[in-house]
Amino acid sequence: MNKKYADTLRSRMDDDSFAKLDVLANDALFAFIADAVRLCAPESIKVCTDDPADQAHVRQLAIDNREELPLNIEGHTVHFDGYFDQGRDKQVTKYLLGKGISLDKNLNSMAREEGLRELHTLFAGSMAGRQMLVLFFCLGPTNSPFSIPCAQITDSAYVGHSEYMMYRSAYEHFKAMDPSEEFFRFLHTSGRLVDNVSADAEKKRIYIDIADNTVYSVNTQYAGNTMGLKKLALRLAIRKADREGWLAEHMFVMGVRGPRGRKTYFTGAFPSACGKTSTAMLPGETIIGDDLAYFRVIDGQVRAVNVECGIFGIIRDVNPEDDPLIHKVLTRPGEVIFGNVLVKDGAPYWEGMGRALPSEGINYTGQWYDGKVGPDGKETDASHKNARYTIRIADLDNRDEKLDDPLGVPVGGIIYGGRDSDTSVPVTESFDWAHGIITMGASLESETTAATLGAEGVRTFNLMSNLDFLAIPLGKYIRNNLHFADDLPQRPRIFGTNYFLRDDNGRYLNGMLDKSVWIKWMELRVHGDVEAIEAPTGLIPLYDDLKRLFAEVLRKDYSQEAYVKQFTIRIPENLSKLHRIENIYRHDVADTPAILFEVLSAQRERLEALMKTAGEYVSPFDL
Ligand code: SPV
Ligand code: MN
Repeated sequence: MNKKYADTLRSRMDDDSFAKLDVLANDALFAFIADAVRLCAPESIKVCTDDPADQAHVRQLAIDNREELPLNIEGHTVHFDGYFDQGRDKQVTKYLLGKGISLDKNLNSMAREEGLRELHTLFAGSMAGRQMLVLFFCLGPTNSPFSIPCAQITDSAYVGHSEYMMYRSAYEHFKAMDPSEEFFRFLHTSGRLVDNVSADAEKKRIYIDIADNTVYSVNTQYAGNTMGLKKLALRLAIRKADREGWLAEHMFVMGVRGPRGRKTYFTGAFPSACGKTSTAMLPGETIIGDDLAYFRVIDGQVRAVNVECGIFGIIRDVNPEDDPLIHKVLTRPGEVIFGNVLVKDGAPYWEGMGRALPSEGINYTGQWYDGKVGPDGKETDASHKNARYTIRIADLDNRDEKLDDPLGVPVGGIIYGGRDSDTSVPVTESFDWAHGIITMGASLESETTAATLGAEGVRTFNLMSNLDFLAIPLGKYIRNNLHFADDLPQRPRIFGTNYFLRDDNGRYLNGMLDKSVWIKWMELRVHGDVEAIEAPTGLIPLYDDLKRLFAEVLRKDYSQEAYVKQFTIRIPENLSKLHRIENIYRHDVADTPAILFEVLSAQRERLEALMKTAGEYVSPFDL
């Protein structure tokens, strides 16, 4: 190791850690670590490899420093984030832009120099008295065309422990790779702690330095803000994908069983807390991933991998009836981290678990009791709405056998879905690729949820459910999607779903499990096994096919009345949506591709033509 790094690093590391680092012979990595050490001034540094002993060290450290508390069941721990640190914080998540570089105004950004200066102050001496962990992980499977190696530095053993569960460990990958290969860097500190939680919420910052493939995160612990490989890496990956001609998406990947032993892989984009994990976990199907997917064309096929190998999932409403497989992992011995649930006598409790909750215990507010008012004057919940669990997908009975396949899986269909109470029917297939990308992906809206800080229930534009993470201009991102796999004879089919449609009285028109039927219908459509009805907004199912599928899949009768209510084309609402979306692309996006307006106009013309002959609300039987 070059002396200028060695002098900084050797004094704070034992010989073992130093040797582990030294063999990597990677100056870019050494520079990243040495700079972080000079800035953060940790008491010691531990270099962590793929060795189970290092994983055990990190896990034990999280317990010793009380970032995680052991629960009754062996292997289970709970972690709490601060009161003002219960979700991704979009306000303080910004791209740092060097001189002459600009991004879309939809993307939160600031001048790079100013941001780096601010970070310098916030990170200075932040790890005094603590151990700095240096960890190596991979986005996607290791040794795969999809792999992106990552170095994570953190003073939070909880973050390190979570990442060991969520990502493939990649020290050996670093050892084998060419040191000139690009890798992503993440520097995190929890900052000043009071009762083991980040105390300076007003100084929380998550800054993405796109010039340097580096993300800085400070004064926060919530995993969506701190685990570098999750949403922070997604931003860097979207830029890398743009440079290299592939796609980085906020999507699940799952296998869906068809007739005669057939399996078809689907990916799906849903904004946070809109049914993404529950779709990926549908009974009888298989899961590859629930949150992040990379797509590449390999040997003439669109293929996808799960970027992760764990789930950081919303725990609310996980119960033995609705999520039996997750519930099983959460209630038997094995490695599980609970986040921001209620704990009483060493047992975790959460809303919708299928049992009454105690009226007091320990939660994200500290000692909690029913009716407790938080520091912002609001009444607090026993378990936070965005409370989470962290598990390994390998521990789930429905894991797909191709979970770690370096070549991923072939994609048969892509689904876009949002939380929409009044506009779209439950399932629609697009007329073609461009129609799907534009009217389903690029037009995705969703009513906001507790997964991000801020008001809930507000209809917001969220193209491909990826808006929070876009790091390139929106128009460019849409073009990349439109042209992805352009030259292939066959591309995946594209579908739109809506699980949240309501009637005039505000009642949901579908049960939680109806999505099992929609997915079977989509599977059949991918193979041309069922016909569809042409609506102005796309292709929708025939009643007879759904009736048969409801009986086969859910053992339920499906009435014509239910079908008509759910699949009535709501023309005024669809026209309003087109108007909202066009407005955004006309006024707020600088480089919208012309084809987007053409496809939306054609959709408007179809809707208006139908309205003239059939009225504002048109039954699927009248199409
Ligand atoms: C989401 O909110 O989309 C999540 C959880 O998947 S987070 O890690 O917060 O991004
Ligand atoms: Mn997500």
